[in-house]
Parts: sequence; C-alpha cells; structure tokens
Amino acid sequence: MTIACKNDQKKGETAEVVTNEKKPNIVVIYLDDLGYGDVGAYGATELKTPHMDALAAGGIRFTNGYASSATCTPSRFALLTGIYPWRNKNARILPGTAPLLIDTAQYTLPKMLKEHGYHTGIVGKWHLGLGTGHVNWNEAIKPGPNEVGFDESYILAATQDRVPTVYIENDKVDGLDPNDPIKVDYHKNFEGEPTGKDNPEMLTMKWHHGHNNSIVNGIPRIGFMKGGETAKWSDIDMADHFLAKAQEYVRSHKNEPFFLYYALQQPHVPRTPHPRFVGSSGMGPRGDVIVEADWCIGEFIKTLEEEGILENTLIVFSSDNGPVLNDGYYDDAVEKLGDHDPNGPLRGGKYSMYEAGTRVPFITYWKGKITPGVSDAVVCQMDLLSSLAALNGDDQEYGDSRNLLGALLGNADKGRDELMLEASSKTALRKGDWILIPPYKGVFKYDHVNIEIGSMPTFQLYNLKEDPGQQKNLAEENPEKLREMIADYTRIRGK
Ligand code: NG6
Ligand code: CA
Repeated sequence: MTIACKNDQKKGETAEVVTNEKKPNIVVIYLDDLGYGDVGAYGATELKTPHMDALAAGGIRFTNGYASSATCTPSRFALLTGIYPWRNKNARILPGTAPLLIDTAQYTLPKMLKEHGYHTGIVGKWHLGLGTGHVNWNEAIKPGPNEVGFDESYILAATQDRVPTVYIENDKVDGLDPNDPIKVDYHKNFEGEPTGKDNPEMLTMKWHHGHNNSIVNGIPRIGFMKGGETAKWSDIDMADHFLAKAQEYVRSHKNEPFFLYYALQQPHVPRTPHPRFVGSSGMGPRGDVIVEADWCIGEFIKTLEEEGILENTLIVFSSDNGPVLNDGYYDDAVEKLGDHDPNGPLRGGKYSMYEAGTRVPFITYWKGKITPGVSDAVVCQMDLLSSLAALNGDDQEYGDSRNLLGALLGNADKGRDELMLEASSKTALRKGDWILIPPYKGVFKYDHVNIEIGSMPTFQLYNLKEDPGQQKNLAEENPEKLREMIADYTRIRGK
C-alpha cells in the first residue's frame, strides 16, 4: 500500500517507485431499514437478492454485525463519528429542520480518510441535520456534510417521508427556481396548502399513522412544505438518480483513492419502486424496492468493474437499523409478506432493543484480497473509523470505535468483547454470547408498527448462542451472570 518516491542515483533523473499495492478505494453501501433476514445470503428464500448475495459469497458475511442503533440518525452518527450515539442526547430521529448533529470540530471517518489522501463523497440519505437551526433552503445550507469531512455531497436531507422533498448538492437545493422559494415548517401548515389529513382525495398512497402533512407526488409526508416545485424529487426515480450520482462519483475520482458513502433510501417508507420493479418481488412495494436496491448495487459494482478498480476497492455493505413492515403507510407490506421473514431468526425489529433492531446484514468485500468466508465476530459499524484508520497505518483507536481490521478483512476471528446497543434512547449490553436489557419504563410493544421494543419492569438476560430468538429470560436462573452483566453495563454507561 505504500507509494514510495526514490531519487535515482543517476544524475538529474528521478524515478518513481510505486509498489503494486495501491491504497484501496473504500465504499460503504448503506441501506435504510433492511433487516437481517431480508437478504438471500442471510437466509431469505422468498426474496431474491443476487447482487447482495454475490458480495457475501465473495467476501466475509458477518453473523454478528451491528448497527449502533435501532433507528437511523443515531446509527449514522456513530458510523461517521465512532462515538456511541447515547452519549449525545440529540442523536435521535431528526426532523428535516434539525441543525447539524455532528460538531464540525469532531473527528470523523471522512476526515480521517481525507488526512490519508482520499477524496471523500456521500450520495444518498443524510439524516444528520443541516445548518444551525434556522435553515433558509434558498441560500447556502451550512454546515452540512461538506463541513464534517465530505469533499462532495449529494443528499436527501432527512428521510424520504420527511420534507423538504428535494435533493441537496453540496450546500444548494438542486434545481431550485429562485422565483419559487422553498419554505419548510414542522409545526404549522402554510395557508391554503393541502394536507394528507384534510385532502385524502389527492393521495395515491394512504397514511396509516403520522405522515399526514404536506402532499408531494400524491404521497403525504411528515412536515409542511411550500414552493420549490421544480426542485421536488420524483420518488419513483430516486433509486436511479442516486445510482447515477454514485456512478458519476466513481468515474470522476477513479484515478485517486476515494471514499464513497452510498446511502440508499430503500426499503424505508414511502416505498416507491420504479415501474420496472413493480411486482418484481410478489411482496408488494417493500419487496419490490429491495429488489430495486439489489439491482442498483449490481449496477454500481459493474461500474467499478468497468472502470477497472473493483480489485482495488474495499466494499462494506450494511443497513442502518432493522426491519419494519408498516411504518406509517398502507403499502401491503404486511398483507403481501407471505412466508418471508425480514427478521430472520431474530426478535424485535426497527426501534427495538431486541436483536432484530440492531443486528443487520454486514458484509465486507475486496476482490482478490479478502478470502471469502463467514465470521461470527461481533463487529459494529462504529468500528469502521478506527479499523479503516488502521488500514492506513494509524493504529490509534478513536472514541468508542475499536480497531477490528483483522476481523473485517477476514484475518482474525475475534471482534468486540462488548457492545452497548441503543434503541429509542434505551440501551442493552452485548458481551460474549450474552445480552442484558435493563428494566425500562414505557410500553413493551409499539402497537402502530407491531414491534416489541422490549421495555420490561425487570432485567432481561439472554444467551444468544443458545437462544437467538431471545425467548428464554435467564435473569432469575443465572443471578451470577446477571450480576456480572449489570456491573459491565454500569461501568460503560456510568450509572
Ligand atoms: C418515525 C416515523 C417513521 C420513520 C422513522 C424514521 C411516524 C409516525 N413514524 O417517526 O415512519 O420515518 O421516524 O426512520 O412519523 S429512520 O429509519 O429514519 O430512523
Ligand atoms: Ca433507517
């Protein structure tokens, strides 16, 4: 990986000695709400994901790979900063108007890679806030991704179901007509603007819970928005649009080491497959957008191949949190599920302290470098910062991020000893095969999404090796293990 320059002994002549190994490009392919059981390589049989499966077959498939949180914003915060999201009280699902969550002075994964000579880019979902609290969407929108380490950014600000429903290129709304300024408000509507609640006749997709504010493309959203007609995205074209931007990024930076964070929006709601994918899964829009995402990944990898850089690119594939079926719209996700189980063998789902909340598909792939295999090492997305620093010769560990480079490249069996997982502002500790969920107030199950969050008045202790579905609470049966886990939990959380 070293590029050495050496002065030739002959007078006046300089020879450049470049070793065969070049710094690898790094691509993080990140899905939104893709479950542990949603991928063929992780056991899905009803849903076909050939391109994700090919990554798994040619790389390391982690059976204990984790997001840091069971929701989006906190997971993405940890991925980029290497810091546990529960250390930051604002690291929770953000509205589209939230200020930038990451301090611009914070060391981040893209900043680290920049220091090591990488060009850095993000394409896709951001959801980490923008600006300082009073964003004027018609001017420069700062600080944002470009202020925390990305040289280039092309993003959707929050989520596909939240306003503003426009793309932002670096700090500008893409395609904005200055004569039709955008206004956004999360508290009150703009006079005369229709809403999902009051104008059901205008809707092409019906809301189930929440999601009844401004209507864009027939879909009711969270939050109110006015103006910006020419800048509004087309939901059915979003996957193609982000794919084209990701491909464009690769083509323009193929001659230098680059880091691309390609954050796809699927299968988060609203699920809006392009017409050529409608019906492709037989499971309704949720399955169809997973097939669409899989196709995008295949096309993206084809681009790396065509540009001759696949062998020099380390790909990390994962998801920001676990699966949910009904997340606020009537879209047949429940009705057409059939025999598919997005959780695989795990309990819970998005928002949950149980395993399906945070344990997600997690694959590393580096053609010709990584020997394909399956790893049971506990690894977390938060560890990418220190691990990729190590790949660049920096053995420091940053924040809560551990150097697991050996495990990630398939050279070591060992991952983390312990990992604190976050879900809806609550935490659970994984240590070895054990997981501890402390007592929490609040509902055990979120009825609107039909997911067990896991709050109980007593301690829960599970052995994940013997009981991956977390059915048998061993807290009473194994007081010694319980005491040990409580001590570790208290040491880490400091209370
Ligand atoms: C919830 C939304 C849900 C989804 C989630 C964020 C309601 C009722 N539910 O508040 O639909 O948008 O936030 O998902 O509004 S995440 O993957 O970005 O964390
Ligand atoms: Ca998500």
